[in-house]
Amino acid sequence: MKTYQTNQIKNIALLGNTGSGKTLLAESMLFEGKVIERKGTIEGKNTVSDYTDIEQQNLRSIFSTILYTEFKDNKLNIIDTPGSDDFVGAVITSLRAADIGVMTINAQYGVEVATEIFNRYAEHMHKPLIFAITQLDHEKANYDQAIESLKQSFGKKVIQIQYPVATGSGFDTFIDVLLMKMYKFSGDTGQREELDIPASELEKANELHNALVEAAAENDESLMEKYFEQGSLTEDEMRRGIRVGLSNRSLFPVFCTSAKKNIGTKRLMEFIINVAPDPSRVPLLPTVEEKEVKCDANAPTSIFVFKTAIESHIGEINYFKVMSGKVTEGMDLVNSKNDTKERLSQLYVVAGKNRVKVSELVAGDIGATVKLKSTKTNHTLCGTGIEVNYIPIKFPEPKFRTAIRAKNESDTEKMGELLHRAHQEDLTILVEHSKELKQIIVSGQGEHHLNILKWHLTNIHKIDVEFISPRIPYRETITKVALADYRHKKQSGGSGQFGEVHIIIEPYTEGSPEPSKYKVAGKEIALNVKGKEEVSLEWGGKLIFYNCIVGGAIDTRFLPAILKGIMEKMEEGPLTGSYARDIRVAVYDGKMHPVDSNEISFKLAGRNAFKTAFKEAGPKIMEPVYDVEVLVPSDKMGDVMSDLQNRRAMILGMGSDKGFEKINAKVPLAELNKYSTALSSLTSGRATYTMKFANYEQVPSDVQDKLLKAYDADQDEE
Ligand SMILES: Nc1nc2c(ncn2[C@@H]2O[C@H](COP(=O)(O)OP(=O)(O)O)[C@@H](O)[C@H]2O)c(=O)[nH]1
Ligand SMILES: [Mg+2]
Repeated sequence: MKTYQTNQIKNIALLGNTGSGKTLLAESMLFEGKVIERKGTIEGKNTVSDYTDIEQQNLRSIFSTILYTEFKDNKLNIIDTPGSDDFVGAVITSLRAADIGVMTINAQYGVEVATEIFNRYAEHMHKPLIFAITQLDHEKANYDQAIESLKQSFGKKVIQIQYPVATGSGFDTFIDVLLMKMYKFSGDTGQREELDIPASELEKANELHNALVEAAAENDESLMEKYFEQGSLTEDEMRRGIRVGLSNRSLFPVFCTSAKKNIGTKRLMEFIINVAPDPSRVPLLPTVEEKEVKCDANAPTSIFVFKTAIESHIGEINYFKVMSGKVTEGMDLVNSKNDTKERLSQLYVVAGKNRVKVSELVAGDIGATVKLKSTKTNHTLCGTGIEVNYIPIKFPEPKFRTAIRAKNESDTEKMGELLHRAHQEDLTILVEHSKELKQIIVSGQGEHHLNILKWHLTNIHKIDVEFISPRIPYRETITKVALADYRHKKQSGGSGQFGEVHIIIEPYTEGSPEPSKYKVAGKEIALNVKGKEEVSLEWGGKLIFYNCIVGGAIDTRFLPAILKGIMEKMEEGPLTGSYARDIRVAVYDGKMHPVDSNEISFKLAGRNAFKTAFKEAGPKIMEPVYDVEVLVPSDKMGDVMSDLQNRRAMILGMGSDKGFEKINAKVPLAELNKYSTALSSLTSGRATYTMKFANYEQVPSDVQDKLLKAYDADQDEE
């Protein structure tokens, strides 16, 4: 393949709801560019894009696929993406590499859930959008309704470049109001005839043409002046105006397609080539170092890895975008994140699983390489004369959490490795080996997302795994002062064990004064602090341990053992075995035996005294609470609100955000189990939400009672 220069490259991401026709549109683009000789079909499981087993089995895209096509001396890099929110990780990484989004709008349904969701990401990342109305040959296609729904969601920014003369099985003609020509197709190979617009369509065509001219002029003052003077613009002037409007997202042009019949693909590609911005004309990607790096082929080399995948027969493959300079086969670069030297021993451009070796790629282009040592998604590699890290892609917080276990215990280690790999391939899959919960917790973007992961483990790697309810990381604490004395005494054979401690415990809060006088259970106690140890607990919160022994009642050398005993109980709280936190303990008295006292005895005495005092000190269970933000269409607001209330949510606020109602609430993690699935079924998939850990709060007493009972029952069983 020849080397394409920056101004001959366009990078597009295909975005849109599942089933709208992205994968088939990609296929049609590859066919038009003669990258493939025959078009595959989704049902035939032979498209270039959906090439993995799991995609073919599901008849839908699950991963992003990097493709390219060559057309009119330009190279179009195309990234086909999955259409569901569960796989948003693949959509976000694709958008990072792309300079333009082509959003497919199914002519049967118009704007769908994912259209809105993915547009929000595109907006956030400042990516221009082109709409392609798809499947116009479908018998249920309704072009006018699709346009109407677009206008409802995107307002006046929606500008039709084309419209179909008729839709359904007879769809073979559209009118292009930028070129003011009619295109008539025959067969399904994209053969087209360019015709004059017939008189019967002239009025409509002129009206849309004028709207387009006006929209184009609006984006450029000099064009506006010209338009006022002459009442029209040339084709080139229109392109200039549209390019500006497209780039700053004030204009969303709409195209007509049927990928199945290969109608409209060529014209869409021509428009992208002639009008859409090339990689050097889009906003610069910021770097951690706040250095500006221009997309310039003659500058020092930097590349950004936006996707890491593990492919059968090849192993790890890294997909990257050349951000500046050029890369050549055999070039040495340095990973700016971990300073590893990496050699690009092989360079490829890829179309699905087909790789074509190339010797050079210039700034703006997208390619792939293999056999890198320690480079993964989000890493930057640099050549000489530059050292930057492009800001990493930020992923949404997980929405679905479950525990996973290998049905056959001997598979556990292998499962762990595979989960780690799954995370590297998809950074929205998080894996935690929780020592606390004694579970492996996986989280992702939805139930479907994790079910796919499970399918992979079971069917590809042949290990049987199951999802089980994830435990909740409760915490235990106390709410008032309490005393306890405990004597550990044991006489067995020769030497015995003896240790006695008297302690006082109370809740710890940051900044409270040192302990001094107490009146508890009718006793008055005055403490004299001799020593203090502050333990920052691994699981959050603190334990403060005071030595207030008077008159040498207990030897100082036994104090560490007492603390050790208390810590054992902090790690396995007296109520439910959860971690305890935010407590202070003062040892103020006790007894020793000249022969029988030893560390074990004092450890046990400390542990049991603590346990006894804890239960007297108004113990409480605390649960993790999450900040939840739900975006919901207004007609579903009531349902979503009452569901939240059933989940013990505290509603913090409500408002509107871009046509959605927004609810902010605090919800206990215990009530969020499978929330993404529940919300989806409540709203037919039209709502989205985010959740993020906020803080620990005391559980209500009825919940506490239930937890205590459940723990006791569990203990009895064991
Ligand atoms: N009639 C018709 N069906 C299409 C067209 N494009 C896609 N489809 C069908 O719509 C379904 C979804 O297509 P696909 O490309 O997988 O959509 P994606 O999920 O957006 O990638 C498949 O059954 C396709 O055969 C089209 O132009 N016309
Ligand atoms: Mg697809």
